[in-house]
Amino acid sequence: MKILLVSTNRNTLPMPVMPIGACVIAHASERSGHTVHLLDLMFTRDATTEVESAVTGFHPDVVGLSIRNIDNNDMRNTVFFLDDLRKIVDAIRTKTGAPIFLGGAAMGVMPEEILRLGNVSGCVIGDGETIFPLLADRISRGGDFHDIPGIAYFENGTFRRNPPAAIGYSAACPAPDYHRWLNTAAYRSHLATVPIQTKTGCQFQCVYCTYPRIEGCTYRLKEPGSVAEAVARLAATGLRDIEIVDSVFNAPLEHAMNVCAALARVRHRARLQCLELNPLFFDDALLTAMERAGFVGMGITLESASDTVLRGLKKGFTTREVHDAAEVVRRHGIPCAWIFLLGGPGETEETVKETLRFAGKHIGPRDVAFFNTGIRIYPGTELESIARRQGVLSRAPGDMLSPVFYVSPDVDALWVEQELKKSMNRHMNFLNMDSLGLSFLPTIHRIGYRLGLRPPLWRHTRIIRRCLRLAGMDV
Ligand code: B12
Repeated sequence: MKILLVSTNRNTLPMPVMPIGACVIAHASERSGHTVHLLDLMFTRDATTEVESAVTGFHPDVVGLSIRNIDNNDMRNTVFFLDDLRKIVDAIRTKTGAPIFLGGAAMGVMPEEILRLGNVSGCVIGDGETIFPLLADRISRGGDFHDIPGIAYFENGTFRRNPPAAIGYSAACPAPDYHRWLNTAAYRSHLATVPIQTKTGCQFQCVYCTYPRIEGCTYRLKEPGSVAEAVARLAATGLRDIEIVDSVFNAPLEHAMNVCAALARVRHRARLQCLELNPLFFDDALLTAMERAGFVGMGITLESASDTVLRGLKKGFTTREVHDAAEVVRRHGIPCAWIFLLGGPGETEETVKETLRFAGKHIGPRDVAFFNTGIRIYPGTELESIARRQGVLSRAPGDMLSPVFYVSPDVDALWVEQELKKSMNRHMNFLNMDSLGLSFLPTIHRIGYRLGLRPPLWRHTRIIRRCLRLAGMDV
């Protein structure tokens, strides 16, 4: 079979991300004996023309579209990405009648709504690397694919979804040959990091989150030795800025420790990062292990430093762990990005001040704080029920593809933004969503790269903001 895979993500903010999912599917499909062409639309000027010429030149038997983002999760400057999807499907349809399947993180979040957008055969929810080759085999033999686990489709206007099944799971860490599939030089020059996964699954129950839906709530671990080998292999090919993209890196803690120990044993020369650490399993032993493993940056997703809001979000930790984490960060050498989400259930003016006070007091000049205000509501999450109960959401569940956000009815979003702005004026290492959405951020990345800076760029937030302030362009 000739398989055309298209990675549809064209979002370069806050920086372009390499499409690990599409690359993993490409690799797995090729290993199953298919001929694969991967078209990455990230740096293309005219997506539909590129897609049309790929279809005309390659004559695919099957087309797979990888869909990552629905929107940018930004309440004030919302960008919806899926209008592009319609155009891409239409462009393919003008050139071929080959079946089109969708896959990617977005399909785990709202499969029915996204499937409705285009004239496609169906989608794969979850592990594409095992399901997609199976699907291609079935199609090549002229068979019916509707019984394959993890597939969703419309049948006479009714949405059908087969439960997933852990078929052919491999504990080997998937590190695709990115140079083979992507323009890695373009990604590197934008300070993109190279993604790698040490496991799938998330067992947390945060009220707003979709991770357990995308990856399942059971952990499936990659063998630590294979993670270390993959890191060493990537670094040896020049891809040294590697980011662990697990839902939460340090849960289960023992696995994270084993991965760090394996990394410390090999001479990999990579600069590692991960932005998803939970303060629950966060101690000196972990940070020492991460230092030995070669981490140069990390992020803690706190969301809030108020017990009321942490409870409202069901984060599973309290301000005690938050304060302990701050102590641990201070004792170690890895720069830390603290990530906050303001406006959650229970948020009031007082709780916002509590969080900002924590940030002002405990986040040192080496580290940064990212604040997002307003939480994207996804259908089927507990946040959706909370929002409906509180009367702040009236849209029908099937009408939530175009972004809708939650802000606690006990606080005014405008007031939060103003308080945040005041804090940002005092602390040059604080950033809000406006900073991540700056139209000239890609230019800053490219200049940084030429000056020899390497990810994560946020380590240089203070100096960058100072320069922008001098130029009258501070966020
Ligand atoms: C790590 C991460 C990041 C990192 C990425 C670092 C990096 N170097 O890659 C950072 C922090 C930079 C980031 C940024 C953003 N992220 Co993010 N991120 C994630 C996270 C946690 C993991 C993504 C990942 O790499 N997974 C591992 C790979 C292997 O999985 P995968 O790509 O999904 O592929 C698998 C399947 O989907 C499937 N598949 C994939 N493609 C295809 C194609 C076909 C044909 C088939 C059949 C199957 C298939 O098979 C693959 C292998 O199993 C997810 C949540 C999650 N748990 O998925 C959110 C997630 C992808 N992010 C999301 C968002 C919104 C963003 C931002 C827009 C946030 C922001 N405002 O800045 C930006 C966008 C960046 C960009 N330029 O596009 C959303 C996207 C969906 C949505 N809700 O809109 C997610 C799902 C989280 C959420 N809120 O629900 N992110």
